[in-house]
Amino acid sequence: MPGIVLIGAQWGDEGKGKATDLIGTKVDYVARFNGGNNAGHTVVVGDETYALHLLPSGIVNSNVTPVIGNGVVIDPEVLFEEIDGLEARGVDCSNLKVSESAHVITSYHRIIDKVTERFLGKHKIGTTGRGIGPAYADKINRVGIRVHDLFDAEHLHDKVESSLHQKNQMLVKLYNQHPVEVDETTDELLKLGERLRPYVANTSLLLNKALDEGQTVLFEGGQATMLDVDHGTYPFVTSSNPTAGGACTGTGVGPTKIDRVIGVAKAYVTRVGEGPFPTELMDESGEWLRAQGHEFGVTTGRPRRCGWFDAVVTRYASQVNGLTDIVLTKLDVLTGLNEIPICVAYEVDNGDGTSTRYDDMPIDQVAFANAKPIYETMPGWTEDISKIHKFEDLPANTQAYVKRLEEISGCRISAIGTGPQRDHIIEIH
Ligand code: 2SA
Ligand code: GDP
Ligand code: MG
Repeated sequence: MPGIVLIGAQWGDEGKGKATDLIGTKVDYVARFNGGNNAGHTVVVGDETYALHLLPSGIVNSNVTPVIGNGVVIDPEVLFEEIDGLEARGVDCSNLKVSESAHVITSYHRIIDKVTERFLGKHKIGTTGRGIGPAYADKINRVGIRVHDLFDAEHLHDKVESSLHQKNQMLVKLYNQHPVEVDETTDELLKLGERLRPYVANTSLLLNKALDEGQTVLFEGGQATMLDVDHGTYPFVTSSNPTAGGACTGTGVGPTKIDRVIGVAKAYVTRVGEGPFPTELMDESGEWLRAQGHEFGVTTGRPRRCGWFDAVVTRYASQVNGLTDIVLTKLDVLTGLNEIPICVAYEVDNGDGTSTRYDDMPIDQVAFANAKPIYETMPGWTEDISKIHKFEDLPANTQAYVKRLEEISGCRISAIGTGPQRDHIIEIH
């Protein structure tokens, strides 16, 4: 099974860190292909908890070569902080490989992210403020700085100058901010480049060679399907492609090398930031899920919005990613509920006394924003499931809930998360 893609099937924080790490023990390379330090993966190994933002989850496993692909935007300062933090805890990061064509997040991207959100006011996206959107905007505008640009002072100065020309006009005239200094920014980037140099590699070549030799590569997505700039709830999305296709463009590996696409879905749904969320619970049930599931952002600490499982979203994720299987996480969090609603379709009021039922995702964002969930209800369970290792040993109601999710999501569930620890998992064969 050489090429495995692992992505979020909802709005993020599905527990991809844990799922990646679980499969990570059987793989040779773990490659990130999108996003940057807006991601937050929690990996629990024994008594140690690691909160990773930019580094691939596989970094905590000494048998794995971690790779940051060309599709990632890299804030070098954050990368070094993360490396220093891990090395201080005894995790060796010297094996890390960073793509020479990945784009760099600079101080001006962080500034622009924050001022844009402030000026958008009630129309804000609720970004993580890490400079992600502005760095990708520069990439698409062809004025971005790539990792290999950091090694030639004159060339870098030229690139920074051309990138800042228009931005400084905007910052000063429109946003009433100080201009960003070209010389100072170039010097900062050159210093960061020097430290980055030993990690830099032709990662597309490296991964393709590994796959050709029969080694296993896990392509790890940041964020999730519904935050995809093409397939998510635009404009309330991140600026990259967290869907499975992004694994190819974001690493330089062709689709014929991908054998399996795993979607990670929570047994309920959460979302951070602004944007529509049909099953969101604004009452005490939402508060209960947040408290039981410890639903707070790993990167920003923001409380996550919580809601019931949405099968329309999972079916859509299965479609746009071509999922081969689903890892269902945080099933234990639902323990103690009398009954559990599942959203099976949406109803949208047409405003003329009629309504339309949607079994598939409405692409029209106005319809999606007005979608009311149609629920069916399953009986809950009270037994502690965290120590159970076989599907057949789960309470009958828990088994029925999982089977129903599988049926309406249109995709096989291959593993279930039953608690935060690494061994809190049931694999289903
Ligand atoms: P950005 O910063 O431009 O990517 O923000 C755009 C939208 O994407 C959402 N987004 C996320 N949603 C869930 N989890 C994310 N990572 C962190 C985590 C979040 C945190 O793992 O907990 O700590 O707050 C993530 N990253 C981006 C974001 O909320 C915007 O809606
Ligand atoms: P990611 O962004 O998808 O990697 O997910 P995060 O790490 O941001 O958030 C998932 C959180 O859920 C982390 O705190 C994990 O330790 C935790 N977690 C993962 N799987 C399970 C599970 O099956 N049960 C419980 N209770 N917690 C889990
Ligand atoms: Mg996360």
